[in-house]
Amino acid sequence: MFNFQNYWKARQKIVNEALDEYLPSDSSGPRVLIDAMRYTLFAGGKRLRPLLAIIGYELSGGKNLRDELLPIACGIEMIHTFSLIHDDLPAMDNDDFRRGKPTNHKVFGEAIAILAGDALFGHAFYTMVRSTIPPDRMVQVIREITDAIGLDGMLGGQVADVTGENKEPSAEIVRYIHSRKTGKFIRASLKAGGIAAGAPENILDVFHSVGDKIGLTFQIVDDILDEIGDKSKLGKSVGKDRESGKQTYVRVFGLEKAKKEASRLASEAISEVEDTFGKTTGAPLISLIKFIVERNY
Ligand code: GRG
Repeated sequence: MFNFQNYWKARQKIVNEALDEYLPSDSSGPRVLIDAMRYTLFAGGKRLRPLLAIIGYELSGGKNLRDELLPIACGIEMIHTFSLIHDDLPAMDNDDFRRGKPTNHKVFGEAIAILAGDALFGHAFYTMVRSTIPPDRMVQVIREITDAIGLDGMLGGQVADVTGENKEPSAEIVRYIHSRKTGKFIRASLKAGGIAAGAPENILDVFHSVGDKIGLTFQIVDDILDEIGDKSKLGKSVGKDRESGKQTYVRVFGLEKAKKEASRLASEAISEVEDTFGKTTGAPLISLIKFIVERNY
């Protein structure tokens, strides 16, 4: 029987070792910047997006995880970590805790935190192009990822998130924020794995649809956890969304409806995975979707 905890733990270890290897060495730049990059990167993230890339790759028949996929999966985690560091800054969400530790700017100061985020962002692409996949696939991976984090992706979503504070709750705005700020990058992580392995269009279409649903579920659950989660498990402050008048699913639809919507989306995503890959082959992705909707951290 498939054991998701073991499956995930093994892959988290592989990703953490690869991240350590791909990060700049002590002599390749200012010590304080490398320390700040490493500080948040190794503060204890779940490695959810690298895992999605790995699952996308393995479900598409990819066979050379180390050389083809790990540089991409690690680049994705670097981009994610960069976005967390910048999101926590006083000019953004002004958070004191992340991944169970004081935020980057609390330890290194704002200037170094901004630069550490920038450095991780740049280093992500330097790392991704170390993948040995054919150049046309690499271009497609980069296109998918840059679209997901660009103007109509994470950046656009973050702008809507910041400018939507203390405004009338709006279903349209919250759906835009969630799909762009978080959803598209989660979808791109799964698709990047498929593209790297040379998955056919019909499989990439399934990843697109499933990735959309996983991305939205993830952010709805994030909203729910901000309301009713436990700070010690989450590793970050709770109640911040309400405090800042954020546009969240809970604020717009209420707690119960938000929970129902997350379950509905997750069930739909699981059905799509089962229909495409079957229950046994699809088990890693099905288990990950279940984790995303049931998680408490
Ligand atoms: C893309 C150029 C560019 C800028 C980014 C700062 C910013 C602009 C966007 C912020 C995006 C952001 C931080 C969204 C929140 C996503 C979210 C809920 C993250 C938490 O993810 P987990 O739970 O965290 O996977 P861990 O710590 O486990 O990795």
